[in-house]
Amino acid sequence: MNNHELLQALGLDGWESKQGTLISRSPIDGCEIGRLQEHTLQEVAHNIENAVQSFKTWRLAPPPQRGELIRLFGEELRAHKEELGKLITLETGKILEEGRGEVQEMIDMCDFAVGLSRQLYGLTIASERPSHRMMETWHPLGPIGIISPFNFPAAIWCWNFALAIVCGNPVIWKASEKTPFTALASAKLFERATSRFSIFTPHLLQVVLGGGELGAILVESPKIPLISATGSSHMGKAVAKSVAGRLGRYLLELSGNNAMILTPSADLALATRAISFSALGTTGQRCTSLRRLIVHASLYTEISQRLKRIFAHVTVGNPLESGVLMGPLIDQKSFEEMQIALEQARTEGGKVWGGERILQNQFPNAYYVKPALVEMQEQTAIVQKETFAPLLYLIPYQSFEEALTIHNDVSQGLSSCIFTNDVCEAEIFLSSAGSDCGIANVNIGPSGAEIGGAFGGEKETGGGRESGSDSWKNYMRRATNTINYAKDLPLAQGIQFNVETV
Ligand code: UN1
Repeated sequence: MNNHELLQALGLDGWESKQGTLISRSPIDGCEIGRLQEHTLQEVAHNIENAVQSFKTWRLAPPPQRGELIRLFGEELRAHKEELGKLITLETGKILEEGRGEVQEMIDMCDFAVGLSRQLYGLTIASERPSHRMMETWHPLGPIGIISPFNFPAAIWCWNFALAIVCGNPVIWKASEKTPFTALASAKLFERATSRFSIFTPHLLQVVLGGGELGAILVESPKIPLISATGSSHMGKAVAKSVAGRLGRYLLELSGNNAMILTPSADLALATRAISFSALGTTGQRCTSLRRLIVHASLYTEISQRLKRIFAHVTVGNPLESGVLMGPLIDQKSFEEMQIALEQARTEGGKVWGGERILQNQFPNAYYVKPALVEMQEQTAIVQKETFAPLLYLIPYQSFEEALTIHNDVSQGLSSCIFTNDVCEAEIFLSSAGSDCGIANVNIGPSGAEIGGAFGGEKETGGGRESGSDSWKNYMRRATNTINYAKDLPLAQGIQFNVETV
């Protein structure tokens, strides 16, 4: 199936031949997938008005009916898993297995949201007054702005979108400029679902294509009560400042700098597999990728030798081919940032293994690299920075307390894990004195989270929680209701206020 046929199968017939300034290039070979028109500032302003109108109707639909629409969307995703997965591979360079996995994550999210559409529960609260009842009700919030990154161009949007829709909110989606076709294809599949759905509500999803200035319109608009943004901490700080300036809400999933503590009692075979997947998977371009391996000194030589062998032999190449485990980096800038980080690591005393560009004869316009393993004696400045590439720092530790200190001594706080068979170490790691991250795992790596848990992290990761658990509450407003079924009016706190009534 060539690119044209792929886009056709996803309902985007002829889109790739359109003229436009937004050029989507595949990181696999640097070739153009197609050109698209960027939206204008006026169009985005219009999108906002459409969403405001759409909200007036959609908020009235019973939540289980909203869930039915997401169920239909899940069906479309199931039917087009192969094609959408391949398009994701084409635009991001992640291997096909991971492209499919991303669509599966969307399907799982739809299933979760469908169930949730019958469970938007509020509390019943004991009132201090006789013949009174208190309760909480959850109401739709309003149009939601979603700003999504290139590395999970569809799943991260879907975490937010599926919940926003069942919670009664239309969505405006500012997709990454690097992955516009994935956004359009996902929107097309949703359009197919809406055409099979009984309630017609236009503009439940509007896609915005273009640069940051378009995202800024959403971020600044008081008509968008919630902005959910995923990307770098740098971007997140700008979004937070702007949204806070209008007292709006933001939901941020930003940089990670995820570590594993590898202890003497660990199952090394298991740990090695976990390290490989979480450091090399998606070419190290997940927010949850493993970037720091904090190893007990007694295991250091053994593990570094194992990893050197694995890193040197892992199959890097065209991610559409079977057997390949690591595709290219997203672009030249990303390659250059990796090289700068490696250079700085050397300057700071690190010993670098791998990290060089490969396959440049076959793919002169793409950036394939050998994964880099960097042995550091301590956690220097570069180790504390997130480099979005297959780059793993190895740091030795002597005592468990020291390992925990190194672990938490970074500004990011997304995901973390420990490999241990010592129950006390495991429990300490998960305790309030342990990992300070939003995700803390035992005997599994930091990446590849299921959608059922709340996803997100602390510190410069932004504090937001998306996908599972009670993340849905982000997309709703809470009302506290007190109902009096007495014939008098007792006041709270026992206050007497005996006014003469006529
Ligand atoms: C991301 O890279 O921002 O847990 C998201 C994981 C995936 C999502 C990653 N489920 O690695």
